[in-house]
Parts: sequence; structure tokens; C-alpha cells
Amino acid sequence: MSDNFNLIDPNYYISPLDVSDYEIGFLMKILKKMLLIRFTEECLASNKKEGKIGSPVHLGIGQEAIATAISECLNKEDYIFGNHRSHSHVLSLGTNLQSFFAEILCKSSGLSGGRGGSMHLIDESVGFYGSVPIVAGTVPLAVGAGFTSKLKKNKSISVSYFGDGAIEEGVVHESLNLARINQLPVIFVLENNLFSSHLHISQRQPSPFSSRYSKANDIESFLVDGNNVLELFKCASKIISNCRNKHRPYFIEAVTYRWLGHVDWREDIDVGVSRSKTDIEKWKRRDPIKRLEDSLLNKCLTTKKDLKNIRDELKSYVEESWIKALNASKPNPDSLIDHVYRQ
Ligand SMILES: Cc1ncc(C[n+]2csc(CCOP(=O)(O)OP(=O)(O)O)c2C)c(N)n1
Repeated sequence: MSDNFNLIDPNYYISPLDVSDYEIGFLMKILKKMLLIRFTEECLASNKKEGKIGSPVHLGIGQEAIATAISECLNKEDYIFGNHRSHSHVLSLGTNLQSFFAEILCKSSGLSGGRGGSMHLIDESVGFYGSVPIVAGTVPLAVGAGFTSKLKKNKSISVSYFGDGAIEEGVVHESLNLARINQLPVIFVLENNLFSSHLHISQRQPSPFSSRYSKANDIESFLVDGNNVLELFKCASKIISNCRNKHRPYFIEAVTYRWLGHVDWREDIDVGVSRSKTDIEKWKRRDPIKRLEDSLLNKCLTTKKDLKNIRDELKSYVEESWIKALNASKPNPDSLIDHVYRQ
């Protein structure tokens, strides 16, 4: 696919999605998944604002479609790696919501025993092998996991999620090269939300798109609208099947936008961030959830009342899981050095 500059212009790609190729059950499933991620992050945003969360939280509200679509194409045996903004990655794989919240609240029932907070998530039971705050830190780990699949001659693939800031790290280029030269089953997923902390991509790069680096490493790449869950699903299902069967890496660049600032609940008031409320409002018109809901309504596949019921049910589930996590116990201080090494 050639570079499409409309992808970075929020006046484009705001129409409802073409749902004609999909069954209603599937469409509802992915809608609910995106809503669950959205409500979970909204819950974190408001509780962070109220001072109930110690861990910093990097929210990806607006970016839900990417992990939702990719996860639909994965198996339990696959190896998934994230970064500092990984709530959607682990939630879309079906992690336990209460343990997820407990982790962010640093409770002992959390996904990593309350040791990691929001930026060190791990849940091997759903194939999520970890996220770290070191930008690009997990990209070579995903390549290592790809090596494992190759050596074991199994059908597992690995997925590496990273941002447009991470592509500026040398290790990503070494990883792309290693994956290609060894023909490893790795899907590199670049979530291009146009910002690296406070700097817009135009202040950092000669082009807003970074899939050109995959071309330099002879890896086939796809540039897609990261707020179109169906386009992403179509693209991911094809290349993940190729990756699994033909043992070769692929690169997806999904253009998206985060509605909130770099960290915590604020909209646009991170230090030095240069974007206006108007930009954010414009990007909200490309809301991946609304675009899917609008398509379902237009085709009379659902009603406003049904959608409200779905939202209310999911909100109650998020709220209940949050309260349970809030009431969970904290780790015993005597267990401080537990989990440092795997027994
Ligand atoms: C190696 C390293 N360098 C710098 C930082 C500081 N830092 C944290 S997040 C971030 C920006 C990452 O941007 P991107 O990869 O695009 O992800 P996004 O936050 O946009 O999701 C930076 C520079 C870091 N954590 N690690």
C-alpha cells in the first residue's frame, strides 16, 4: 500500500465502516471488546485524577481498534509483547479485569503480584509476555520469541507492539534486520499516534510514516487506518496466517491518535505538548468505536437502545471489578524480594 497522507488528517476517514463482509456476532464481539478497553481506561483516568492510583498510567483512549483487531487473529500459543501503553494489548487478549486493576493498584492479586503497576504488565496465561517502560525494550524480545518458534518448528508467532517514538531507537532496526535475515515469524505492529511524549512526528522525522524502515529491511509492510477495526482485522488475518505458515516477518503501521496526554488523565496539558483542543476534537470524529456503532445503526443491525444496554452492562462490570481490586490486600512487606528470580 502506498503512503496515504490523508491518514494523518483528521478530516478524513470519519465515515462509518463497511460491515457487509462480517457476521453480526463478530461485529458485536469486537465492539464490546473496544468498549471494555475504553471504559477500563476511563475508569483509570478518573481514579488517577482522584489520587487513588500510585502508578503512572499511560492511557490509549482512541487507539482501541488496533489491539482489538490483532488479538482476534491470535492463538493462545502466540507470544505478545507490549510497551508502556499496553492496557489495550493485554485487555484485548482477555486478561482477568480484576487482576489487571489489582496490578495497577499494586495489590498482591495483581497480574505481577502488584510489583509492576501499569507499565510492567504480564499475563502468560493469555500469551502476553510483558511490557516495559524502556522504549523499544521488548522489540528484541519478540524477535527472540520468534527464534523460539523457529527452533521448535511450531506454529506460534510473536507480536511486538511499539510506537512511532520507539522506531527512533536503533534496537528496532537491528530487530527488523534479525527477523528478516532469519525469516522469523514476528509481526511488528507500529501504533503511530503521531506523538512521542510531547513531540509531534513532524518535529522529529521527514515523513509521518515509518513503514519505510521495514522496506529498508525487505519486510513487507502495510499502512492502515488504525481507527478502522475491520480494515485492521482484514489486514492482520491475512498476514498473520502467512507469518504462521510461511515463517516470515511482517510490519503493520496503524495510524491513530491518543485522546489524552502522554501520561495520566490530562487531555492536552503535558509539558510542552503542542496540540490544541480543536485538534483533539477533530480526531474524536475518527473514533474507532463510534464508526463501528454508526455502521451497525445505519444497517439496522442494532438499535440505540441495545447499544445503551451493552454500554451500561460493560460499565457496571468495569466498576464492580474496580471495587473488588480496590478492596484486595496489599503485598506483605516481608515478601519484598519475592519474584525477583523465577523459582
Ligand atoms: C529508552 C527510552 N528513552 C526515552 C524514554 C522516555 N519516554 C517514555 S515514553 C516516550 C515516548 C514514546 O513514544 P511512542 O513510542 O511513540 O509511544 P506512545 O507514548 O506515543 O504510545 C519516551 C521518549 C524511555 N522511557 N526509554
